[in-house]
Amino acid sequence: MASIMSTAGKVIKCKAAIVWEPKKPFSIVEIEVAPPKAHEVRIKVLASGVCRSDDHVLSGALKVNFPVILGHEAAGIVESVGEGVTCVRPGDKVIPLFVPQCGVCSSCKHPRGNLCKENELGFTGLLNDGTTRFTYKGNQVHNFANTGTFTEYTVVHENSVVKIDAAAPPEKVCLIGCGFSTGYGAAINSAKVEPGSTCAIFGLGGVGLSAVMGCKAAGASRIIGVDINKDKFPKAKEMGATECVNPLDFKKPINEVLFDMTDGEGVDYSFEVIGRTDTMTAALASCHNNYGTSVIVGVAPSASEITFSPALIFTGRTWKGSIFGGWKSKDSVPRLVSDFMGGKFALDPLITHTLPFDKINEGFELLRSGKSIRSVLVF
Ligand code: PAD
Ligand code: ZN
Ligand code: ZN
Repeated sequence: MASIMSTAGKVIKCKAAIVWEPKKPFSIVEIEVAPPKAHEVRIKVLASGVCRSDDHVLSGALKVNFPVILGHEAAGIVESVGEGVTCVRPGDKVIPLFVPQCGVCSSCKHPRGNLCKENELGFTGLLNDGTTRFTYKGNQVHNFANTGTFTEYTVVHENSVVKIDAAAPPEKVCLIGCGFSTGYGAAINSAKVEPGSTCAIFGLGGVGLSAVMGCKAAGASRIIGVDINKDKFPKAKEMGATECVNPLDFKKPINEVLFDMTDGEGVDYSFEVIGRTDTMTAALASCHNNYGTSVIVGVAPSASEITFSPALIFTGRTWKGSIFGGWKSKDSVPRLVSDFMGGKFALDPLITHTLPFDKINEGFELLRSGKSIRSVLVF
């Protein structure tokens, strides 16, 4: 507690992983983190997962402002709070929310909405006042996705953080900050998978496997995993996939393969959890032409477009997408943490590697090589 008291109101010097431009590795440097302004919260990050969305920035597919501190799937402890913050206190265990919940915008107020208007700030890399609390040698560094958690300390807006169970293990529940909730919610909230249905999940990474878990929890009787990396199949089956197929094993398009596997009907629900436009269309074409629903979860490259035959949806298919699994973040994250603590779902099978923060570049290498599901960086 003494150290918490002693840093409040002061600039903190700490280690952070900065990305200067696309296609360059992270450099771990000492940055300065200013105290939180009014309605902001400074967090000591304890654990942060490696998600493909961060890698989309590194590869240049997802355009953001540089230099930037990435990371958006974390858990930590509140170090200090700015004026007017009442939702959390120093010492609280928290999860930063890359989709904020302001509570007053139209999406926050709508029962079906979850994409708070403040979410747009995440792409600018700035906090609500148009600046960040991160500086390196006097120059401002951007804060990715309202969170920026690849740093020992970060500052977020109070709408982008929520208190969780103090007993929750940070190196596990950090996944509730993105990957788990996104995939699981895509099945439960966005598709509303029904008992007895047939589902196909394209992409069996951390988010796709969480969609598999969601389909299973919803009572799907067939869950077909689709991936070009067959090494992902054993884990997918362990987590609920009833079959797995590799599109590279077939001459015909994967949507035709899925029709063959379902007596020419197509699946009830399909999920694209890769981030490619060709697989988005293939996933749509894989579901039943009348009552099938396809959910886009993968983040496609900025400015990419899809051309498709209107006949694909004219017959009745539903094509939709969801960010953060459709969950209203502040309302849902503490409940998901409680559900995890109560044994309602497991996170351990998703975590293949736990690495010290210094090994962040190794964590991303493991993702790119297809060897990891989730790597969690611990501080
Ligand atoms: P990941 O890289 O761990 O998993 C992607 C999987 O797709 C891997 O297993 C690949 O082998 C597989 N794959 C790649 N190409 C193909 C292909 N052509 N056909 C079949 N399979 C293929 O990523 P992840 O699970 O961390 O994230 C998946 C996507 O979801 C990614 O685009 C990420 O940016 C996005 C995402 N969206 C949200 C959201 O809120 N919508 C949140 C988090 C992540
Ligand atoms: Zn993510
Ligand atoms: Zn809002």
